[in-house]
Amino acid sequence: MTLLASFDGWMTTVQVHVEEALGALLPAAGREPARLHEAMRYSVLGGGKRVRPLLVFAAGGLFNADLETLARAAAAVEMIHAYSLVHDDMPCMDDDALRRGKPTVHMAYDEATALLVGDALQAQAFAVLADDASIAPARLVAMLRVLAHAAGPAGMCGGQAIDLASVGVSLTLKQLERMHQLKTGALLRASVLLGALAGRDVDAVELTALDTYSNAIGLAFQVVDDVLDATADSATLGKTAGKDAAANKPTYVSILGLDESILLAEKLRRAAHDALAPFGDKALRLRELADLIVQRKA
Ligand code: GRG
Repeated sequence: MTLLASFDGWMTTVQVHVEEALGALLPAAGREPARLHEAMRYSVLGGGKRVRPLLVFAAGGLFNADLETLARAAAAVEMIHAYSLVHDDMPCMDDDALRRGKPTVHMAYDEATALLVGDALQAQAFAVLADDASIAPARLVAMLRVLAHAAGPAGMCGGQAIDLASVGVSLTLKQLERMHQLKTGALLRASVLLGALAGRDVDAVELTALDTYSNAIGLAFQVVDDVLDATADSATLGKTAGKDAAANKPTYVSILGLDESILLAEKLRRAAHDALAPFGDKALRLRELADLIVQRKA
């Protein structure tokens, strides 16, 4: 996976590698309790852009990490992400019937199974990472901490709690930023840090650069999500088009307007690039991923 490959070629290689790793690291489909294991595989395999694994591999390349170590770290982050989507889709949260073009887990199976799938994926993510005997113990603990903090109350779950409480509430831009930093940004940051730590220890200057980069792409990811949500028609986005606005939840577009939101996304893309200056040309993949996050159409 050299920097000489095209970005598309590199992405496909990573996506294939991660799909194989996920297939091997999830419980086998036929193993008992088969319904739970099948539903776990259903929720994770064969879909999604795999943005978080791509970030793991891009940062890992920068820190000369071993590919098998990266595949495990990427699979762990993706399992946490998949669990969050399964729970987010449930009737007690967003109540969505479709995800990645197919029925959500509680529709394809049932609500109790969806709850268990999320719980089991979260535990499996930490098991997959903890089982990596190739990483020095102190660094492995650092990686487990990064993932735990990103997924927990000071990260994704905390952000989701703020989101649930924000219906009908007018948030300031700062409050909206904070919510998204936790809800989506924390796991994107964890992906970058896990990739780096999979290679070696990260010094203070590098950590600041990676944090600034992660913060910018985390916010850009959400700004673009809101722009796509506001501009796509229902046929393009499925039932979720305009969902946050319809649910009376604040979005970047509702606070800043469409044009300002598009400008903000571009500003964040440039901030992400600037943050990578200390790494020079070696950070090409991270720069390209920032571009992808801002320029994506879905
Ligand atoms: C239920 C604890 C808990 C948390 C849920 C991440 C999240 C918090 C909810 C997802 C809802 C949502 C649509 C958030 C907006 C941004 C986001 C995370 C979109 C989905 O991520 P993508 O675009 O999805 O990376 P794919 O399918 O490509 O993996």
